[in-house]
Amino acid sequence: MTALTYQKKEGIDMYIEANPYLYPFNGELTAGNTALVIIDMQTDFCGYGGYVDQMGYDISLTRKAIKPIKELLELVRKIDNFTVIHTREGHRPDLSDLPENKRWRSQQAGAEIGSQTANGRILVRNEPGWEIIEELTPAPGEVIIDKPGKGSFYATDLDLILKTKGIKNLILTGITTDVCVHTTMREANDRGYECLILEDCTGATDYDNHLAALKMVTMQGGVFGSVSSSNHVIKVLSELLVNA
Ligand code: C5J
Repeated sequence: MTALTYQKKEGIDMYIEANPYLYPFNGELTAGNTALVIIDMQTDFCGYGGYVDQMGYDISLTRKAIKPIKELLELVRKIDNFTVIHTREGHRPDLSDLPENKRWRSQQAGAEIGSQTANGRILVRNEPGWEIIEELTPAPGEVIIDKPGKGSFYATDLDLILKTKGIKNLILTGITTDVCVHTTMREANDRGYECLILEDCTGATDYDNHLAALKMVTMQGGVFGSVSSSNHVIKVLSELLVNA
């Protein structure tokens, strides 16, 4: 594969078409200061027999994010020095990091975390259902964050890794829009990261919740960041790819 470099053209700011404002707010978009964050693309959230499927939700709503994420991922993998972060929600096998209320609620929903299924124990680390789906398997060198909660910052070293790498811009993808993606976006926003959420690269267990979660971002001038889609991101990143 040809190594490609993402370059900021001299004197020209870089923006991605987005709603309610062109992203990032300051036009400072470079490979070195931007990360693609892929949240919880695990069998438990979008695979047959996984946690979301066990609860009776329509997994086509979460699976629809797979193809556009894969296309974006394939592009950024060609860009030198572009950071990719994958996250996985899950718990220790002894469930010592599983709050009792989270366990109880999952039981009420018909898919108790830690219980045995054909995909192994629901949302337990290293079980088949907890793994990231094959289509989006992390490549060597990509960061993987294991998180016990919905947000990717809580009880993880994500903030430390981003700060160490000098990342300022986060392009958020994954599932589910209204839960783990939104929680992560809110956590990131409060920490000063400039966030972009991609409508086609996200999905929820309920389509109206997906739309509502995206709409919430657009309030107050972009209260948590801005909303876009992968075609706009691909357009900008492709224009800026030059052979090294
Ligand atoms: C949920 C997630 N929905 N990844 N997790 O429990 O959004």
